[in-house]
Amino acid sequence: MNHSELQLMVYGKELVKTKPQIQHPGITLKETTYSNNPNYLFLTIEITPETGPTIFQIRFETGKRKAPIINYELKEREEGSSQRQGFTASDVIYLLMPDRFANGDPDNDHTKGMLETADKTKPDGRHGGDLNGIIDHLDYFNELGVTTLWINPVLENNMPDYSYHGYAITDFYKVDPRLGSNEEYRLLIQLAHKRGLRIVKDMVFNHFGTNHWWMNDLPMSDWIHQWPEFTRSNYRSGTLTDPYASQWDKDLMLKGWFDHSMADLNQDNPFVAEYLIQNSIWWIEYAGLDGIRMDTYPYSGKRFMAEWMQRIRNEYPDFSVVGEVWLNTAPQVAYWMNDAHNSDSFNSYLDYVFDFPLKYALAEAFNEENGWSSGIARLYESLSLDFLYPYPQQLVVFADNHDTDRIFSVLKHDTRKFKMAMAFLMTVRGIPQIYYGTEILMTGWEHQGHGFIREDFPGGWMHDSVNAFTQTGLTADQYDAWTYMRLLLQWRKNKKVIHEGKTTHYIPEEGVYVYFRHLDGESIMVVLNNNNESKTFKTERYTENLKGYSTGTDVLHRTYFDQLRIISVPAMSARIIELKR
Ligand SMILES: [Ca+2]
Ligand SMILES: [Ca+2]
Repeated sequence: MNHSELQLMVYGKELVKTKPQIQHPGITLKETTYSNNPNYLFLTIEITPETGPTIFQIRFETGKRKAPIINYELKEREEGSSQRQGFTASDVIYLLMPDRFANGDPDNDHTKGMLETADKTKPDGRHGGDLNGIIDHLDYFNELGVTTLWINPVLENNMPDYSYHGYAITDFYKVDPRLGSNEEYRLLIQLAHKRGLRIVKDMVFNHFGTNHWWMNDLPMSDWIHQWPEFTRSNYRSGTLTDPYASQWDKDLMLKGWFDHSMADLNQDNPFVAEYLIQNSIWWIEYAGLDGIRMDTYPYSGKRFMAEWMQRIRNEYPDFSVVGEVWLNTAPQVAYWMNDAHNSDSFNSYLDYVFDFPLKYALAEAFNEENGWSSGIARLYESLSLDFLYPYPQQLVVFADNHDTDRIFSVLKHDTRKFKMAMAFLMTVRGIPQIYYGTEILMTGWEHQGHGFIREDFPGGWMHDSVNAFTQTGLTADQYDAWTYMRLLLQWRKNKKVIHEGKTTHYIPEEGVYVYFRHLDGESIMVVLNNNNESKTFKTERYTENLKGYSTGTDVLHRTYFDQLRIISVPAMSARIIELKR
């Protein structure tokens, strides 16, 4: 690795009474740190660049004749791993929750030593989905046309209940046995790569499950943020950019616990920081990851997260990280993007952020009356704030995720609105992310409980009466939505003009929003008609984008336009017109 140091956390009774020694060519024990807990030592080891794969010994001298010994293996770095290519705007991300997607191995539903077993009747229980279920259906993603999978956390969550979501990690180095094993996770990624799919790992650094063995014997007293009694975060990540925020509010935001079952890590402790940094690098290298989605990004603190990003870049310059910076306004989100023009000169080095403001605009745009800044104008206004982002094409755009209302519910079960929303997502700048089940119009409101927005994907379980993987038993609307999504996704795959093109948009008029994506003499005209009646309009005002083009084809309706002077668009629908000279 480019970073030549390695931190080892060593745990054992009364280790404080030992003196660790390493005698091995190329490997030096640079520093031994004694914790305020006598059972832990932290060793900082320096490895020279010439050192190849090897096993070295750490002797824990006690003054007695027989010292305990640990053999530690340094493995070979995988060839070319530093050139690992992350996702880009040419990708579409498909988010899935492994417990809820497909049960490929019913035998692991009940695993010895794990506190919670599967019970499909409980909305907040485990349902038995696993990594094998994903492996079994890799073809499905190719067929649908998505290119990248963001898989919700897969690490061990050995909690008594409500553990299926994966955000209460109890072992940072081990895949939950109810989902599979480390080896299966690695295999999943290898098989995905063979099909041209990238894998994004969902990581959580802010907190971990209180059943982690650390909690019985904390490595250091300040390993986590401790409070006299349970203290919840105020969840106001906006305090970190607020020039007037009180220290009280900022402290509560950063140091308060996310929930009773989730202890808050203290990343200001350099040993915690190093533990987390090494853990990510280990997973990237071991599993062959293409990207990371980092949960609750701001909650771990600006300084640490920026350091983490730099360390990842140092080993994997083209790797992708998208941060969950869940804030409602563009200025707040933009602050966290790499190279942002921040008045405090802070640089996050974070390449990708989720476009939460656009998600909120999408939820309103098709449900409201069209006005100066309401209805379809919300999309226009949201995009007009892109001057705040150094790299707007690096925003991950989405309509819903595992924490939000499902988009089809938000759009009041109106397939016309749904199609407009998806046409917009697939043609706007950025990297689209869709949530599993969106393609078959799955519904659910967050206020019903998280279990209702994370229902089982039909066909993933034996005896399911509907199988969405083969489109068997879908309703007519679901099948229509599925074929529509496939059309859009397959079309987008090779459209460089969408991946890299510039955007020009026009102020919406009478509820019709028109924008162009254009690149090197190629141009796509997108028309969204957010009215309950069809619209026919003259195209004079779009001349600067239409100049040189005389005909076009609507890829959604396979409609040919033999002229571009007057265009009509049906009620509540989108046109994606490829312009021809
Ligand atoms: Ca299973
Ligand atoms: Ca925190």
